[in-house]
Amino acid sequence: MFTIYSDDHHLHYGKSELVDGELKPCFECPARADIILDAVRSAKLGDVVMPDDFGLAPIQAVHSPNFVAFLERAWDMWTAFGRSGDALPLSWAIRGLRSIEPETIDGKLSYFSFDASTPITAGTWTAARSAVNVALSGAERLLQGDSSAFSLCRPPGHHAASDYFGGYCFLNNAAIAAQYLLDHGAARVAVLDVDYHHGNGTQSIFYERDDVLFVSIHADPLQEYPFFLGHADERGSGAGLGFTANFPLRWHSSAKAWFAALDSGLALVSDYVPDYVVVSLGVDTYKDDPISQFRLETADYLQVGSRIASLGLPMLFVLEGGYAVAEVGKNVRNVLVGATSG
Ligand code: Q9C
Ligand code: ZN
Repeated sequence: MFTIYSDDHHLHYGKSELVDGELKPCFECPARADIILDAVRSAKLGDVVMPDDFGLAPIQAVHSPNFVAFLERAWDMWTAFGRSGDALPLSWAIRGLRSIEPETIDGKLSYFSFDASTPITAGTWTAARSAVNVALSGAERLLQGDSSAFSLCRPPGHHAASDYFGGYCFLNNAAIAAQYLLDHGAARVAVLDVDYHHGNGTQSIFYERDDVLFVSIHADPLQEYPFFLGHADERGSGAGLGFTANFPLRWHSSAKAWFAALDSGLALVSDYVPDYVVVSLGVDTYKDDPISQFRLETADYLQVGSRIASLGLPMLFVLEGGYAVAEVGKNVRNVLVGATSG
């Protein structure tokens, strides 16, 4: 299995996020990807290659023009006001307020985001575009006939919707890869999201469509971020009805309960008979993850990989979350080892 990776992720390095009522160092940090790269290299899974540049068109196939224009200009607009720290939003258009795009940067940051955990920095746009290229290069390998690929993306993507960022995500790498596969011959793509958090961005991008099956296993939104999407009764709408499936699990759920949900999700993927599977691979389901409440252990990730690979379908792994920095390398490596040694 090839790994696609670019050092450009270092250009996105938020200083702090608002969490637990305090500004704390960002959990989503460059060391994550560096450590995963080391673990993948030492496991000798296959070559590590640089991404190609796919330009803006595949991004525009998923994200709205005004959102893309905002991300591109946000840092310059921020610094034009004399700010030197990270750009963070402060207020949102909750019930009864109007969604009209403001002209100034503070208003735009609020208009295009849904939380204060996702700082924009000087290199964020370049890094986010690079992560998309990493995902697309993995998708391109599948189109060329590889049975699997690992896109070592950073920043992650699954919380980003067509026109908002948040949850450490700016551009939805997995959704853009899925759309690219459809635009290059696939009839059906399944996105299996095993990150601890619900993939609200991916779900909403494909909610009304039947050419992408979205299946997610995650912490119950009644208890956990992103709070406002990911309930079991969300099943898609219109032509998409029946093509979204959510498996919310309560905090502190056992590994056994998590694997039971995985098996149910895999059965849905299998019945859909997709041409490709895109796995939104978060390992923040780990027992010692600093922001999460599930209980998977390092050895369990071998099973995560082998069960997903038992689908026997061409498969793109796209990195999402996982914040226990010391263990994130081993955990991701185990998924990929489990997926390739079956
Ligand atoms: N108390 C991903 O895993 N803040 N994003 C949570 C925890 C946002 C996670 C606060 C978490 C976003 C890609
Ligand atoms: Zn997550």
